[in-house]
Amino acid sequence: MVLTFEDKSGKTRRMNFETEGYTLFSSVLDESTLEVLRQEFRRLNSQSTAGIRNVIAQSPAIAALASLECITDLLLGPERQPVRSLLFDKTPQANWPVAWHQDRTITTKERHEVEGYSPWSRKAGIDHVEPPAELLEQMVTLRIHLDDTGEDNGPLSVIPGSHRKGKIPPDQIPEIAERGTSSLTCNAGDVLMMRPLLLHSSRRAQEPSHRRIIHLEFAELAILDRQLNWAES
Ligand SMILES: O=C(O)CCC(=O)C(=O)O
Repeated sequence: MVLTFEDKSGKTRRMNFETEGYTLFSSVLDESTLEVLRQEFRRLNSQSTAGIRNVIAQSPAIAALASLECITDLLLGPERQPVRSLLFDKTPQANWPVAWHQDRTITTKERHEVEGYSPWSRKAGIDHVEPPAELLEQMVTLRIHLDDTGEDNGPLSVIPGSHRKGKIPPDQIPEIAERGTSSLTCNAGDVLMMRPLLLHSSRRAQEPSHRRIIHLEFAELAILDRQLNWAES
């Protein structure tokens, strides 16, 4: 799927989402929507922790965001249902780096042993499991930026194309990273669309204040094994 859009400098860009595994959309949200979301972020993350899980259930504003036309218009196919939601922030109290990894887990309402779904874990009272790579390959993540995220504010780095290699054993990551990484600086209001299997990492912010991201994962509900149910749909 080739996408054509205008980048920050007004140039028309064509990016192959399927080849690269990510696309950055500029200025998707306007300032008044951003302000509502920042206020909601402050309410949900009053302790300024690194992240909060399961936010759609806690916030009608974030549930509404997931179905705003300017957001659903970005999604390419039938993967229009939000199935997982998180908030991430980097602050002076929680200024974290994260090493190269793929997002390999989904969340379910309950745990059942199903072939191809393993290992299971439980975080914040929610069951998490690694589904088959073929399921992850059909999912889409949107990262909605509430703050400008320049090189000094711990932006996300990605390894373009790495989502096409299935689940990558950790010992192969350094060699893959040598082939080239991209640092994705963004402005508030920009939305990064990426495949969960795209290798990504980020550094600590140099002068942390806020780097607020609303992270929403979308899927076609029927791709999940019939014995399981998505936790957040
Ligand atoms: O926001 C970041 O820097 C990375 C968050 C993360 O680990 C993830 O999306 O899996």
